[in-house]
Amino acid sequence: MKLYEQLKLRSQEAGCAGFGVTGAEPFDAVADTIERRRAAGLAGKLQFTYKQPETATAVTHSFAWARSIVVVSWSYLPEAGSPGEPSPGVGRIARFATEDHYRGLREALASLQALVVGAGWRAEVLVDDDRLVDRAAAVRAGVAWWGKSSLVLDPRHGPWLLLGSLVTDADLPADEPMVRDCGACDACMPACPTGAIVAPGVLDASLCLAHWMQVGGPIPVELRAPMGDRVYGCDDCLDVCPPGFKRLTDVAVGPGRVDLLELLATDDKTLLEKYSHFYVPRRRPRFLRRNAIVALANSIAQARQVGAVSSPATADAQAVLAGFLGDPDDLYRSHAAWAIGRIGGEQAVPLLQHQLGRERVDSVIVEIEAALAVVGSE
Ligand code: B12
Repeated sequence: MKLYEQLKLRSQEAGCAGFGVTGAEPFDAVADTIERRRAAGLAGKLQFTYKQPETATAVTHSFAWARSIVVVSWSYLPEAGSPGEPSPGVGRIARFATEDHYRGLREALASLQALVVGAGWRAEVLVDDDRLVDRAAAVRAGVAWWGKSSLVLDPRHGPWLLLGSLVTDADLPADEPMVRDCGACDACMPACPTGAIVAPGVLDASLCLAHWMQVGGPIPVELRAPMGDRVYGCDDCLDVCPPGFKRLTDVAVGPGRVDLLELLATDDKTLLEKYSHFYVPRRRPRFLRRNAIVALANSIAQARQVGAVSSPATADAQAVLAGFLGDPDDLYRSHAAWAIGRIGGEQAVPLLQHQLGRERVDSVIVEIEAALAVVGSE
């Protein structure tokens, strides 16, 4: 059997959803797109492939010997389950991160790598790496098509796919790109809670909630309420994608639900271990807690709107937030002030006023005053 057929068979045995091969020539049009989007401010604070587009779009920059790129896709449903209905004190994690769903993909690629190396060729695995634009490679290798959400999809799994590649000096036959598109469907565009899909296939990362949960610094105030109960990632543009509906029917509720008070009480070391598969900026758990503070307030505020939250639950949340309002870290203080204002109720004004009397950081004073204004307008 030829190496191509052996690799395809091995990928199927390893549980990959899709397999394809493309040449190692650069993705020149993608390099231009990245530069243009960065210049237009659509990259937000992202680094990744935006850091060095010329490297991300030409594997020969990193591997001068590269001849072919073997691309595989990995479906993470139904295992990733569903976080279910919103509930006070409960946060949600997007399905791609309910556990390390990249593990199976990496194992499959390691197995393909062993096959290629065993046949006498060189091979490097690239998954979510700054040295390859995974989606462009998947499209050119015929594994998936470009969706209007900017995700790539296949007919069986919709957008619920992770991607990985093997770069090799073996000269493998290339597959044809998948000739499909979303047709008239643009369900993902209005489904985005912040309008981040600004044109078909164009994501403004500076509006994408998944982006803000993965970068450092404060979350823009106007995006905190739309963040809802999310702690990490956002699935709204995937949830409404019709080719993915079949995969969503078998999921169990449970994975992806997080007890927010428990998360906020967890020490740094345990948090980093438990969520080691998250991209946490500079491995600093304060950014994960920042997300949880916002999600906690939203989970209570949303439930209160439909009369589904008890006073003790609100009091417990406000007590935990009061602790963060007095924390030495001003990132916590500013987000806790916002969160206390968002939850409101009797305890909010005294808590905020107490901190206002002793606060010295201008940006936090602004947040406390804004929170007091929100509570005052209730
Ligand atoms: C940076 C990044 C992000 C950023 C920015 C995303 C973005 N759209 O650029 C943030 C943090 C927001 C993010 C979010 C998510 N990400 Co991400 N992310 C990446 C990363 C590291 C680089 C992506 C990149 O290069 N973007 C640069 C821009 C310019 O590229 P682009 O958006 O793909 O633009 C192309 C399209 O516009 C297309 N195009 C051009 N013309 C046209 C015309 C039409 C009509 C269409 C439809 C398309 C089209 O060409 C452009 C150039 O290639 C990759 C891993 C990697 N190394 O590739 C993972 C990756 C893209 N992410 C992934 C996932 C799973 C997600 C999330 C679903 C996670 C979640 N649930 O929260 C969300 C989805 C959000 C979304 N709608 O894209 C998967 C996507 C798998 C898939 N099925 O597509 C990847 C491939 C990781 C992996 N190895 O599996 N991500």
